[in-house]
Amino acid sequence: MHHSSLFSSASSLALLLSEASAIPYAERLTQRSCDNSAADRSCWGDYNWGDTVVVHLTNGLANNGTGLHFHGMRQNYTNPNDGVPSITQCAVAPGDSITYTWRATQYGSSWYHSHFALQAWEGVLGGILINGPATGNYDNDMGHMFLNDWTHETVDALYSTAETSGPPTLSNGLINGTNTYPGDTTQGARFETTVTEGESYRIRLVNGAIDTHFKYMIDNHTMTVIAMDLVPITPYATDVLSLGMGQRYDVIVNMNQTAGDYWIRAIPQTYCSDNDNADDIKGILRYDSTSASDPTTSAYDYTDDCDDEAMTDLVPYYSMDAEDATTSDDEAVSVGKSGSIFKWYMAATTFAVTWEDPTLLQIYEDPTSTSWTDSQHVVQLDTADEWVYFVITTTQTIPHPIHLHGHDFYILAQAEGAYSDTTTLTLTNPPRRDTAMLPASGYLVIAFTTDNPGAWLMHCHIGWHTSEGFALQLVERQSEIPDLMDYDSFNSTCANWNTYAEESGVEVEDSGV
Ligand SMILES: *[C@@H]1O[C@H](CO)[C@@H](O)[C@H](O)[C@H]1NC(C)=O
Ligand SMILES: *[C@@H]1O[C@H](CO)[C@@H](O)[C@H](O)[C@H]1NC(C)=O
Ligand SMILES: *[C@@H]1O[C@H](CO)[C@@H](O)[C@H](O)[C@H]1NC(C)=O
Ligand SMILES: *[C@@H]1O[C@H](CO)[C@@H](O)[C@H](O)[C@H]1NC(C)=O
Ligand SMILES: *[C@@H]1O[C@H](CO)[C@@H](O)[C@H](O)[C@H]1NC(C)=O
Ligand SMILES: *[C@@H]1O[C@H](CO)[C@@H](O)[C@H](O)[C@H]1NC(C)=O
Ligand SMILES: [Cu+2]
Repeated sequence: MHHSSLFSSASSLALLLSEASAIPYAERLTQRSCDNSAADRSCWGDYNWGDTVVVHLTNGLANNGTGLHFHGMRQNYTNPNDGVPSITQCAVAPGDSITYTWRATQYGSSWYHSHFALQAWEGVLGGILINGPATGNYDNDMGHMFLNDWTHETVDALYSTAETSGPPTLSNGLINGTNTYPGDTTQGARFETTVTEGESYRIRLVNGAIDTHFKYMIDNHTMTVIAMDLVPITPYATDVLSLGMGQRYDVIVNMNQTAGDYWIRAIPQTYCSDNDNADDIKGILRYDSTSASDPTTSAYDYTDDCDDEAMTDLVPYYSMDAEDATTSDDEAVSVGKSGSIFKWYMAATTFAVTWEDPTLLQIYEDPTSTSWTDSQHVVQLDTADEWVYFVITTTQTIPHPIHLHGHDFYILAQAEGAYSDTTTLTLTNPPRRDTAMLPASGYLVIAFTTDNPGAWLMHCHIGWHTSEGFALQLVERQSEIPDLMDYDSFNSTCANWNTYAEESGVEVEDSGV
């Protein structure tokens, strides 16, 4: 399926979700059934820059809807393939199938995950790798290294606690799907990898956690960072790398230390992540595959916080400047209780949409409609190719990873403290990416151009917070949207969902995304 030709070849990935994929992470990677011909990356998309990617998804679950989102993929003029139930499609009913088609206009490392309820953190996630140029040379590609958190109970079982009492303390964390747990000697194993002394390795890091900000390091090894999300950067060196939920970093590691065993560490930052096993989310890097010893190395010093890497280090290799805004929108984020349940608010409204009446269907039925309900939280961007600024502020002492679909945004400002009209904005080649931290009691100012028609979600990537309504949607160039839709297949997904929903009595219990 891959490497057929550099441009415009068709790649396809077929996924069949089965009941097993409702089991959390460790088991999921082996139990998902794929009919990919490529044995080396079964279930993990491996494509080339310029490929047209076709993904066939079949929902084999007995009692959950589904939908797959290709995180960070531009979906340039292919918004109906963004995979967000309630926004770009109806939820896919049990037994039904859907096909997503999009072009890989970016390259680097990303991931896909379900955007249906909390299903991503029940295990419906995996890596996407798009081959293309890199800003550093390396001898070997290790592929993805996922950093996840883990709970002994499923996230669905924990949701009502999260809603009423706030985010629960999580049990553990995993490095690429695996780890040990204190007192449990029969199950679980550490992630281990063996390297050749003197060679360099590219590692594609993804923070796929539901509610954990990680700092990542390999003891005694300095990393060279070459990409943030799907944007190559001018390489910089660091010993410790900070990853918010939904973010990716590509690093190159030179295996130039004394041959031996070294800890790989993913350390939950207690500033914003509670974890019972925070000191022991570790894997092992070995120079000698016959070694079975635990490393005795020590962690680098780090500051416990949930901040992004410094903006001054994140310099896009391909330089692009932002321009003054034609339109801007201020979003003040807050949280409150509605009855006994936590709800997140952006600009004083909590988000609520429905699986059976997605935004695109509403637009198809009335392309000029502006009768959005408050809870749909639509920001309408009708003018093509104009610069839009979003000023997102919070007085809460919790940081949030803000993710935008359909665009890379420019980060113009990001800091703790109050935003004001005199805050300095960086317009000259600022960091560009799809996920960035809104600092606690601070502000995040992002900008992009309206060059991609569609209904795009902007949301906090903390799983609990998305479900509690910390989201809004941008309806960009609405009049052009109906032409992008394949109405027959859209309608068929909705018809099957409606039949299932009526028969099973399933109802949206959360924000709908
Ligand atoms: C999805 O399935 C899980 C596990 O059976 C269940 O706890 C959850 O309520 C289901 N969610 C929806 C929205 O159907
Ligand atoms: C996105 O698609 C439009 C319309 O086909 C095209 O003009 C534009 O160049 C594309 N942009 C990218 C980044 O591929
Ligand atoms: C992580 O797991 C995936 C899927 O099994 C594999 O392709 C990848 O190489 C693993 N990463 C590392 C660093 O071993
Ligand atoms: C790792 O670095 C520390 C601090 O520089 C040093 O003391 C230690 O000997 C190094 N360990 C190995 C195995 O090279
Ligand atoms: C090992 O490689 C790193 C990153 O390229 C470099 O900064 C460091 O100086 C090298 N160390 C040694 C001992 O050669
Ligand atoms: C869409 O599906 C419904 C069934 O839910 C059907 O009644 C309707 O005719 C379909 N519309 C079109 C235009 O195909
Ligand atoms: Cu997302």
